[in-house]
Amino acid sequence: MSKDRQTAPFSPGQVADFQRDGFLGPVPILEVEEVLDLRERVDYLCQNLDSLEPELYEVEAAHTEHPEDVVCHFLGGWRVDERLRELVFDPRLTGAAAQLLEVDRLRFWHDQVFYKPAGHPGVVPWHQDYSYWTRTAPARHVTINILLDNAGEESGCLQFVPGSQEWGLLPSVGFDQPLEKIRESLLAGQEFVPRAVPVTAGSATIHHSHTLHGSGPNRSSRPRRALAFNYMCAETRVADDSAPLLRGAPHLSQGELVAGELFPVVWKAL
Ligand SMILES: O=C(O)CCC(=O)C(=O)O
Repeated sequence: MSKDRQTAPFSPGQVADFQRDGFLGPVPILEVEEVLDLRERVDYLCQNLDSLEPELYEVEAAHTEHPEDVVCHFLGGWRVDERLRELVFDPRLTGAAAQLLEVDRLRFWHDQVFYKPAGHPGVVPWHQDYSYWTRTAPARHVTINILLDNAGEESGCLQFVPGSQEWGLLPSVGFDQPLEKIRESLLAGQEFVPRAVPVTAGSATIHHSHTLHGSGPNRSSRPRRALAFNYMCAETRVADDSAPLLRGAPHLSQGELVAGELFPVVWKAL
């Protein structure tokens, strides 16, 4: 991949698709060897969540309480795994995020792992990412979700509602809620017409912080593992300082730049 392609990988048509729909994909990102290595790493993390938990930002409480029913989901894997840490700074990710966010400087917010074992009933209820992130402003964030396994509708690939990034902010939904919970909050004219995006291992979908998305159960006989990398514009500030933004992160004051070693600038325009 040339340097230009790393820093601005998408064609004007792809950027227009992202702007219209609020998501883009599938986008090839990782090589096969990287996928195989990351699968082992993610398996290790998921199998050792109890001991690693103090070093992570958050392990989904509903999963800890009901692992048979709720998807394994945690934040902060980059703090314990060096390869996840490298990926945070990888130009294949940062260039893509910066181009779609249209920023000169891009900052890392946090990472997430979503693991649905084979035959697991857990879903990720329809949600907008920013509904969990209102303590950081302005809302100028983007998510890159990389699949480590082939994922189609049977294994619970991501689904998006095209255009929903224009709907304003909907209530946040707990991950132990039913898949369709958010539909109770939709207004007349907010047409809920989801589009599933099947993705092969190593490819990603990229979505706007307000795009409604979710995923169904994994009915297949294979695991369905995904890594999400969340980025934001480098000028993002604290909009609510009632607690640290993430567990273990230094307390930042109201209006302060979300900066420091946990929130590095990962991309700058040449
Ligand atoms: O992988 C999933 O099913 C959910 C991912 C998600 O919500 C995200 O990447 O923002």
